[in-house]
Amino acid sequence: MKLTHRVVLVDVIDPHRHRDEAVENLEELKSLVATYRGVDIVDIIQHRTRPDKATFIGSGKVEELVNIVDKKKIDIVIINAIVNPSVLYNLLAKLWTVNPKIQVWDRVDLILNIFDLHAHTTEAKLQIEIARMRHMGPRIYGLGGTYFSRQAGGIGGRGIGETNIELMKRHWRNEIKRKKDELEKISLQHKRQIENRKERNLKSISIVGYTNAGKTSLFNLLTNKDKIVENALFVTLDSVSGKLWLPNIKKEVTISDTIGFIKNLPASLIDSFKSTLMDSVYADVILHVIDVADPKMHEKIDIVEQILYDIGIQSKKIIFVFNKVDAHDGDGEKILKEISNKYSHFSPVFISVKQNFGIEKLLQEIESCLR
Ligand SMILES: Nc1nc2c(ncn2[C@@H]2O[C@H](COP(=O)(O)OP(=O)(O)OP(=O)(O)O)[C@@H](O)[C@H]2O)c(=O)[nH]1
Ligand SMILES: [Mg+2]
Repeated sequence: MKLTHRVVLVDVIDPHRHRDEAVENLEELKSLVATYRGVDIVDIIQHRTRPDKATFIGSGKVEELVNIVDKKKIDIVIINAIVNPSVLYNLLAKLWTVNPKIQVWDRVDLILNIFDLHAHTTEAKLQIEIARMRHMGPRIYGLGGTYFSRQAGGIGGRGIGETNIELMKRHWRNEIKRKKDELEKISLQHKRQIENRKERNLKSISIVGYTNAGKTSLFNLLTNKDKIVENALFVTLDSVSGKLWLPNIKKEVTISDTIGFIKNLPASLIDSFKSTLMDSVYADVILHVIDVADPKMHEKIDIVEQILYDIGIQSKKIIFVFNKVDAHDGDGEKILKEISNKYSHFSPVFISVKQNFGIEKLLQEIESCLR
């Protein structure tokens, strides 16, 4: 078991944004951080201001941060944004005076570190490695050896001098190329499988949705599998397929579960996960699983829709699967009716995986899409 990291979260909120949004952003950041096991959130700095060019939080807050890191024995600072290498360096330069081992992560670092914990297949692992190398590259070239020699612990580098930057750059490019070639091979196999299925006229269903919506729970129920389900973000990172028998049309189809989406998921990360998302791209029917008990449901639907659009989903048929109806409180009937009207173009189906409710209806909807 890893030792506990003492963490301070740093967030900057545009003064034009609503206060609620600041709270929500922070909640999501906290649940992300909580997913990374062995972390103790010791303090939070949230500042309503425009991001500062040099330090992101502004010089006054930097002093505060240095103090907190010193007094509270912090070892990781997590910034809820994607920041420039120079910002990272400026913050590190200040923080090194009080803790020479301090790490500063931005949002991409955080997500990549969580991904690391949850990746099981070679495909997912390679995708993360490539994403990490792409993310670290500019920091190394931009800042020279100082930054690299101090932060590189996690990626296996030793200190290097400025003069070696060019060499390093070339080595780095070659490494990325090598990993990409490796991934390309796996991607091709994956693609061939999909093409094979198409040739055999085997239809495919893909489960997508916001992270923690209950995608894997539904997948397990439909396929009798036992993939990891957890009340946490990004539990599933790999694409897994299973078989599903549709009794009315007497057909077997494949069904796949995959990585969930989240707000402000950096585009580069989505790009890195292209191979994993391939099943969704070529699926005949998409099941967009939605946590109906989530107050942010509508916003999350929009985020997922946008990402589906960005990755070029080719399926013509999307079914909105509103899950967790058991956890919905208030006047259920009325609200479900409203939701049903609002999303009537997406064949809304209401289910509870937990209570095994609505599944037959869902199967019928899938069957009617495949007819
Ligand atoms: N109340 C209730 N909880 C559910 C239901 N379905 C799933 N959950 C819970 O929701 C949480 C997330 O479930 P998962 O199936 O892991 O969700 P996921 O969408 O695969 O999540 P990621 O892989 O992390 O993106 C777990 O705590 C489940 O027990 C349901 O019908 N009702
Ligand atoms: Mg999952």
